[in-house]
Amino acid sequence: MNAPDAFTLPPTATRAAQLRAMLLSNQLEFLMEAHNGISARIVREAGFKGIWASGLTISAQFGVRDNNEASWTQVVDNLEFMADASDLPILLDGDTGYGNFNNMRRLVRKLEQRGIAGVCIEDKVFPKTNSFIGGERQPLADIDEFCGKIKAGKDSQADDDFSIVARVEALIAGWGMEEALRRAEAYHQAGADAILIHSKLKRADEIVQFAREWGNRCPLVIVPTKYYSTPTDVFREAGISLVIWANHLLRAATSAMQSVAAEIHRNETLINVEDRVATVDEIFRLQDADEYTQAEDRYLSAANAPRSAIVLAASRGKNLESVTTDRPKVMLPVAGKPLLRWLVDGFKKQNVNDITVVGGYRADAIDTAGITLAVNERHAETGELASLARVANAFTQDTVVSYGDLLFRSYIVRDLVESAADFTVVVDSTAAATANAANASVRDFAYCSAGDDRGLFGQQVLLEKISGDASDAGRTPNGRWIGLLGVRGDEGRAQLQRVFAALQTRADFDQLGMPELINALAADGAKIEVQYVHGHWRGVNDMEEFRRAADFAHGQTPFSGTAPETQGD
Ligand code: SPV
Ligand code: MG
Repeated sequence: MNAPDAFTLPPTATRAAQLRAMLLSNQLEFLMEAHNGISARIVREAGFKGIWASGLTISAQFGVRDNNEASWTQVVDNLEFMADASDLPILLDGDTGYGNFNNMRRLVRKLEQRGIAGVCIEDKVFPKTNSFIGGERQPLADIDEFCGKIKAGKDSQADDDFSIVARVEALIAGWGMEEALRRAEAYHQAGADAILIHSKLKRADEIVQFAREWGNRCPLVIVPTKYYSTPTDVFREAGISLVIWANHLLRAATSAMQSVAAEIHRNETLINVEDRVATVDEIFRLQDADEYTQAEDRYLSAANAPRSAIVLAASRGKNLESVTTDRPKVMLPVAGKPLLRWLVDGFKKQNVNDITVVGGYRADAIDTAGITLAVNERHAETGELASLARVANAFTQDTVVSYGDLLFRSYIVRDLVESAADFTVVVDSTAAATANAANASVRDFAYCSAGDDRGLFGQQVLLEKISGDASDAGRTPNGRWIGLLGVRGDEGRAQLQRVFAALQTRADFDQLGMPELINALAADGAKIEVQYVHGHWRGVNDMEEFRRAADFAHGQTPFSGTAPETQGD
């Protein structure tokens, strides 16, 4: 017998070649049962070199009997999921071949098309019954008819390495050793690549005797479900090629499901089972969910790419103490709904769906519908960057960072997320925005490479710095940053993460705000594109702005019946 070791295979060996090498190798090899995609993956991760696609367990996971109640095409469809989920060679338990020689021919062609490495057929009569249910009463196939089926299968395979294993049921059906050997020899002569000799005894005696008398004519395969207490070395010494652990994953899953279902039903709570079952993240891992995320980055057009927003909403609102005793500023009602809801709805309208709000003061009062809440516990002593640091996955995708007290016309966020620049800031160029009001509570004056030409020259304008000083170095600001920063693309996100990490090492990090981050980016050489607007937004920084916000908000409501306040020029 030609006997290459599996490790002599080239890494590119097909699955059929891998199974063949297992059958022919000098060492004892093992197949582990799987019955669907996830179990096939688990078998691979456990370190097995091949899979037994068991008729019993595939039927069972469909909830039907091992009597060919599932059609052969349903089995083949199931195999497709298994072959997709695991790159291991799969040997199908093909029962009787699902019919006569002709059904066998078609089966082999379909299995090869789905990347299955081989099929095992048993010498019983379609529709079969599991060997452990009244095996003695089961009729065996006519030897010649079964040999014809083997030949038909071998003649149909396109790949020489595809294996056909012939399973001898003579011992199961009580026909004795002589008949078992006679049948095995006939199947071997008909072209079977290996013989599966099945036994339902508690001891391996008849298997060992068969192997001795067989004398290595072709590889032997066994299924020690009933004689499970036999030491594996006995199989080695008997010269067995391949051991099939035939049903243990389905049985393990069944015990676990029965116990968990009963526990949850009894106690009407998940508390006792959570730590005993696989995490949802583990399921995602087995499904290769990360690959999907990476593929999204590669294949989804920018317009469809997932977009996220981080809303900084930790503060109580300095000049709003009288209305924020029981809630943070972002939960103040404006024209019938909280400020935060206007903001979240505005983002969602532009497909910015992954929204993280960093709360602080009275974070417990924040409505978390449609958002993820992070909390800056030290909000009273820290600034905006300390809040930003609370967002675990900040800047892992394209993101808009926003102040929490903004109302804006929807085109502002639309244009911001559509900007192709690594960084984009929204700057209001109206005269009111740049007025040097001594009592203005927010003084994010923007100094830019050029003033707002209102689209006349289509020039690209870059931000130079944001300053609290309305005549920084004697200059007049070009506008006011409204509190929206867009970050886009791998390079932009990487630069932002780097600059942010550097700021975190500063002793005064806790006091830093968004303008310091933007200025640090500019100092790092980042090109920060300016998106000029002319009004069309509101901040809520004091009682007066709070009162006026309602008029602005009404103007965002379709057919509200209220003439919108003049919101821009
Ligand atoms: C199977 O796994 O479906 C088998 C092996 O055919 S046995 O159940 O032992 O017959
Ligand atoms: Mg079976």
